[in-house]
Formats: sequence, structure tokens, C-alpha cells
Amino acid sequence: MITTKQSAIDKFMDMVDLKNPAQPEFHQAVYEVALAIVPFIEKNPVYKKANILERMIEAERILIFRVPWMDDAGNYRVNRGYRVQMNSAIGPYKGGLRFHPNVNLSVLKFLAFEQVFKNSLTTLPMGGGKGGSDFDPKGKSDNEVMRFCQSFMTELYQHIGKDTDIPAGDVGVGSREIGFLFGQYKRLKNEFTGVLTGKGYAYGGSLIRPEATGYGLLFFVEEMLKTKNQTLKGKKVLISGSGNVAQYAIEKTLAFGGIPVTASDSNGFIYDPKGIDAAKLEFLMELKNVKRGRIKEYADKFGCEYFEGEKPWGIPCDVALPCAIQNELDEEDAKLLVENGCMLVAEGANMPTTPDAITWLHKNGVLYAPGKASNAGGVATSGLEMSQNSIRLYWTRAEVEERLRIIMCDIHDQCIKYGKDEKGNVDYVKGANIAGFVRVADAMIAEGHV
Ligand code: NDP
Ligand code: 2IT
Repeated sequence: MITTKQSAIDKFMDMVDLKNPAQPEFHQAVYEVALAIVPFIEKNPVYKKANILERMIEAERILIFRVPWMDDAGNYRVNRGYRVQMNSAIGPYKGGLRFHPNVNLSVLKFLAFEQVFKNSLTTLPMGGGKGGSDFDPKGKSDNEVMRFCQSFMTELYQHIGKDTDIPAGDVGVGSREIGFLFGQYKRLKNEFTGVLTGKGYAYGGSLIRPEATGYGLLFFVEEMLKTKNQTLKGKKVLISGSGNVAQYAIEKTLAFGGIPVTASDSNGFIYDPKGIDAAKLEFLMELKNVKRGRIKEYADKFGCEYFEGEKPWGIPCDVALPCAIQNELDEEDAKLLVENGCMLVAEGANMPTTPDAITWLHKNGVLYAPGKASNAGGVATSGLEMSQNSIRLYWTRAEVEERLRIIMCDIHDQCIKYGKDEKGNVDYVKGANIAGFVRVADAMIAEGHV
């Protein structure tokens, strides 16, 4: 029998499909939200009357533009650039830029939509946005990346600003790219402002911003474990990815006494049963951030196993932290995790777990945190970078890290507030979505029909 609740969700999703055809990632992200929010709205007619959810899935503005650039061999090249300005109800648009060959409008709309809820959860005044390009930085020289970034910013600069829209990094956009983008913005506007976050410390960046997503994830994991009177000490941890988020997730796992045993890239994963220790992590960081090599070289160096074309989820573990890319953990992977005794999955990446996998984890009592809650430490610290830029001061490492820790604990509290059921179990998906929604929805209502 179809329940009223389910039919209201289906009706809503039919409308989403009709208005956004062939955008599967966007559809997936909206569906996750709808599952929590449609029933919530039914009980809170003020949001229904104002048609808030339907307004929220429509981006305030989307920019799509040509990015011409020249490669080192003198060939004329072109990519597509985007900025999705999703929602500015609670602050200027804020969110990263992704440079990856799979970038398209569906991917960026899903990321921008999630960002709205995530930024709201941080309690900082930031709206949601996302952008990027199908440009692939892999195999490009520094000069090619610089020319691309300069061309990208030559269009984007007209649409962003410290009080309008503040981009940052994401997949394929790290400190090198942010530096080139910032340099070009400054040149075009003749203004030194905090228009981007993730900047180098020498030119306005915040201490702890590079570490923030990974560190924040582990602060959140410790809070989740606390609800079961446990800690990370001695727990075996699977991590996917080997980029910014994965690297600092490994570092903080070590700090909390956990044992990180895997890392991956798009070619495969390494399994280091003895654990990735501080010295090995240093090698990994140099390999990925400076040499821009492949994860296989870690296995070659330390004599551990490398699994070409595979994902790490079949390795027995206590905790799994997907930190690479969307939909990297599917139902089969979730079954393996459950079979092998995994008790907690928390997302460092955005939407890495498929809906079927989430259902499986929930069904089997695995603690599961969606990225919009557990990876919010990155954008939260971007918010702290904006504050420091505005008051033209730098805070110490300890001060920023403590603020980050407090924000992550507060997000955990919000998830409990809206996600705890009568039996005391916490549905973090429900909790994060409702908590994120309420603040944005209330602001939209207060601001009128905009
Ligand atoms: P990086 O570019 O630094 O690293 C991305 C990692 O993911 C690389 O190891 C990359 O491998 C791997 N990867 C990319 N595509 C695939 C794929 N198809 N299959 C398997 N692995 C893949 O990005 P970040 O670490 O910054 O971002 C990782 C995730 O975290 C993303 O989902 C991002 O949206 C999210 N995130 C990032 C934040 C930040 O502050 N940076 C904040 C919050 C979330 P390879 O080198 O082979 O491409
Ligand atoms: O997905 C994310 O939250 C990010 N890539 C960070 C965004 C930001 O503005 O710091």
C-alpha cells in the first residue's frame, strides 16, 4: 500500500524529474533531502504554504561559460566553466570549485544543493554554491594549469566577490589552483579581498583550512562513537582517496589512536595492514601534492599490497571513511562492510554512499553520517577564513582548530536534536537535513517571496 507520505515524495520527485531531466546526481541529492523534508513539511504547514522546498531546488542563478586556453604545445583548447549560485538566504554564495573531466551541470547542481544544507549546519552566515569545469588537471604542466585558471577567472570574476560569492577548492582544485585564481582576480579587480578561501597563509589564508575537512570529519566521528561509549583508539579505519580530505583524515585518525590501513586513487587502493603511520603519510603527501604521482607508488615503496581497479571496502574494519568521490560506496560494498563488522561509516566526500547502500547500513545498525554533516569542517573553516579576512587578522592554529571542533560538535548536536527516535537511535540523514533546512527556510520566509 502506498502511504500518503510516500506518494507526496513521489509526486515531488516526478516534478523534479520533469524540470531537471537527465540530471541523475542532482535527482539523487534532492531525493535524500525529500525523504526527510517532505514529511517534516507535512507537519509544519508554514513551510508548505510558502512552497519552500520547491523554491529551494531551483538555483537562484547558474552561469555557464567558455574557457579558452592554450596548452604548452601551442594548441587552442577549450573547456566549459560553471558557477551554480544556489541559495543566498543566509549569506553570500559559498562553496568549492571542482576541476574534473566528469564535471557537468548535474554534478554541480547536486553539490551546490548539498552545500546549502551543509553551510546552514555550520551556523555561519554562508549561502550555498558550487562551480568548476570539465578541465582535467591531471598530466597538465603548472603553466597549463595557470593559464587555464587565469582564463576561468577572467569570466568568473564579474560574478563573485567577498560579499557576493566566495569560491574555494574541491576535487582538482587545491592551493596551487586557488593561488592562480586569486592572483588573476586581484589583477582584474585591483582589489585584495577574501574573495576565495583556501588561500595560502602568505596571502590571507587561514591556518588549519588545509586540514579542516579531514580533521572535522574525525571530530564528528569521535562524537558519533561517544554515543556508543566508544572512542577511535585501536580501531581499524578504511579511508578512500588520497587527496586533501583523505590525507588529513589519516592524520587525525592517527592523532585519535585509530589505525588507518587503506588509501586510494582513481586507479586502485593500497592496503597497509600495519597502518599508515606519520612517516608514511609524509611520503603520501609528497607523492600526491608535489610529485602528483599514483597511489601504487606507496605500495612499491613500503612493500604492501596494491589492488588495481578496486575499492577498499572489502577489507575488514571498524570504521569506514569514504573521502574520494560521489557514489564510490554502493550496496555491494555496504554488504561487505556489514559482513566484516564495520560499525560506523562517515562521509568525508560529498554523496559517496549510494541510496541503496545507506538503506543497507541503516538496516544493519551501522552508524552512518552524511557528508553534509560530517565533512562540513572544510567550509566551516572557510567561513573562519572569511572572518579573519574581514577583520584583517590571523588567528592561531590552536584558536582555529578549537573553533572547528566546537562547530563539528554543534553539528552533531543538531543531528541528534532532529534525528533521534523514540528508541534513542540517531538517523543522521534525517537530523542533518531537517536542521539544515529549518534555518534556510526561516530566512527565506522572513525575506519574502524572493
Ligand atoms: P582531491 O582532488 O584532493 O582528491 C580527490 C581524491 O579522490 C583523489 O585521490 C582522486 O584520485 C580520488 N578520485 C577522484 N575521482 C575518483 C574516482 N572516480 N574513483 C576513485 N577515486 C577518485 O579532492 P578533495 O580531497 O578535496 O575532495 C575529496 C572529496 O571530498 C570530494 O567528494 C569533495 O567534494 C569532498 N569535500 C572536499 C572538501 C575540501 O575542503 N577539499 C570539503 C568537503 C568535501 P585521482 O588522483 O586518481 O583522481
Ligand atoms: O564540499 C565542500 O564543502 C567544499 N569543497 C569546501 C567549500 C568551501 O567553500 O570551503
